[in-house]
Amino acid sequence: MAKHLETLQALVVEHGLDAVVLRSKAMKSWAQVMTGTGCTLVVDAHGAAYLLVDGRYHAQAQETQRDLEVILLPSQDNASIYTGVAELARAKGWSQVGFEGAALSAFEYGTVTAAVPGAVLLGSEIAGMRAVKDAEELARLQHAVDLSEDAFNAVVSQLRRGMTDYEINALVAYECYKRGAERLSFDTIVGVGAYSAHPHCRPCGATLEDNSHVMIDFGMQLGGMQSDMTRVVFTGEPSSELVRMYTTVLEAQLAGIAAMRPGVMGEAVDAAARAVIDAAGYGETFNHGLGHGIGSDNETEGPLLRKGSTTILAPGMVASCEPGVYVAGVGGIRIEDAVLVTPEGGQPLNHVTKDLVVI
Ligand SMILES: [Mn+2]
Repeated sequence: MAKHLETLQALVVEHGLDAVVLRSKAMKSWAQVMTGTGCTLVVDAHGAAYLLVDGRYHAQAQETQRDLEVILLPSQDNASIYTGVAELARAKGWSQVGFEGAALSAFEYGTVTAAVPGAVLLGSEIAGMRAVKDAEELARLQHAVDLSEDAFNAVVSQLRRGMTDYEINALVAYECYKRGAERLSFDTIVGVGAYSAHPHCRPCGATLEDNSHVMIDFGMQLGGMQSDMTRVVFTGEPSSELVRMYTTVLEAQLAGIAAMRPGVMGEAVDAAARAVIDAAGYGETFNHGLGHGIGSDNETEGPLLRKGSTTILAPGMVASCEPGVYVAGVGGIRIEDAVLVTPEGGQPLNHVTKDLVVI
C-alpha cells in the first residue's frame, strides 16, 4: 500500500496546486510505490493517486499497485512522461502542477515547461516531508541497520592481512546482498592505512598490511530505507597518534549524539562534536559536516548537522553522527552511527562496538 498520500495531498493544497508529480527515487520510496526510473507518481488535491509507467513496469504495477490508478505510457523516454502528465492535467482540468525542482535536470525542465504550461517547481519542502519518521518507517530502517551490522561483523571476521581494498569492497557488497539488500546505499568507502586520510576514498588496489587499519563506510538499501555506518578496524596495535585520533573521534561522536535532542538546531549538534575535535588540536582536519538525514536517501534527506543548518531537531528524525579526523601520511578515523532524535538525546540505531578493535 502507498504511504503518505494524505501528506502529499496536503502539500498540494497548501501550495495552491492541483497536483504534484514525483519522480525521484527517494520520494517514491517514501511513498512506498514502485521506484523504477519509468515510474512517476502523481497525487492530486483530492488525494487521488496515479502511477504513470512505461511497458517495462506495467504488468508489475497492475499486480502490486492496486491502490493507485496505473496509466500506461506509450514509450519509455522522458518526454513521454511529461506528455503523459500534460494529458492527465488536461483530462482532469489541472492548471497548476508541482514538480520536484531538485530532481529535474536543466534539459528536463525545458521539456516539462513545454509540455505542462502550469508547471511549478517545488524546493526543499519536498525532502523536508521525509525528515520525521513514523514507527513503521523506524522499524524498516532499524531492520536495514541490523542487517548491515550483521554484514559488517561477517566482513570483519574475514578480514586478513594482505587483502586488497578491492577484496574488502567486494566482501562488503557480498555480505549485504546475501542478506537481502536491494542495493548498496552508495559506493562503499574503503580506506586502507594512509589512504583513509581521504574521507571519501574509494578502493584503489592498496593492501591491508600488518600494523595498519581500514575504514569502512557503507550501507544497504532495504524496503525503501538506506542504512549508513562507518567503523575502523586495526591490524595490530595502533600507534599512540592513531589511538589519540580514535579516542578523540569517539568522544566527539558521543558528544554529538548527546546533543541530538528535540529543539536543538542542526548546526549546534555539529558544534558540540566539533568542539571536542578542536580542543584536541585536530579541528582543521575535520573537513566535513557532522551528519545528514538518514531514510529513503542519504543525499537529500534532512536534517543536516553542519555549519549553517538551522533545521530544528524533532522527535523521530534520524541523522548520521559521523565526525572524523584525517592526518596526511597517517590516515583517517571516522565513526558513524544512524541516530534517532529522542527527548533524552540521540539514540543510536547501531550497536556494533565502538571500542578500538584490533584483529
Ligand atoms: Mn553518512
